[in-house]
Amino acid sequence: MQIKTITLALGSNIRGPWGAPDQTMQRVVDELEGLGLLIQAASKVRQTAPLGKVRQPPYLNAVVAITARVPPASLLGALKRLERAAGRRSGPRWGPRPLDIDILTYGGRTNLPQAKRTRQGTLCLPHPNLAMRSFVLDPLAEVAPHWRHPATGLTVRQMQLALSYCRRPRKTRVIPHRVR
Ligand code: A4P
Ligand code: MG
Repeated sequence: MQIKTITLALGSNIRGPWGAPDQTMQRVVDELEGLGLLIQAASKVRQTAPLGKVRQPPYLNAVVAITARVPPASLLGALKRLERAAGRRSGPRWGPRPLDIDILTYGGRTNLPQAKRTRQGTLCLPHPNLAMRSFVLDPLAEVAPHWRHPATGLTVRQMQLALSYCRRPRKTRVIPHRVR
């Protein structure tokens, strides 16, 4: 199997066994390396207003680019195990969590199931909500500025612009350190 460049979105907004969200965000990068994934680039960490209906603390968000030789389904399984180790339990959709790891992009691979809501276990690539979230696009622009969405052909910068036309900016604070 070929080496693939993969981007992962990291998010945390409550304390878990790895500590407060900033400690969890640092620790997860070490854990990813422990899985044999090579970290190529990491964005700055941003504190972002929570999206969703549940009242919850602000999130810390970041994106890392990795290279690996692991099939997407095995990667998803390993990331779900990491989320659980960091204290993630099932709860309301878009509810608070010590750790969320989404696979944003996996090389140029596309797998967009037709169903609107993702069935547990079905991997969507690129991540279906990628283009609608500045807390994903802004850090993604730092680590993979030239990546193009395989379905729309838009670059990350173009998706950022499109989002800025149709959404009011949400409160975001860039924290002056990286996860790596
Ligand atoms: N799944 C399908 N495709 C993927 C993929 N590319 N990466 C499936 C990861 N998982 C994928 O995800 C539910 C199911 O989606 C998984 O079992 C997997 O098989 P989940 O991470 O368990 O649940 P979730 O995170 O609640 O769902 P989802 O739709 O991924 O939500 P998001 O997009 O992660 O949103 N506000 C701020 N400011 N910052 C945040 O990071 N995050 C969320 C959660 C809500 N509000 C937020 C933030
Ligand atoms: Mg998720």
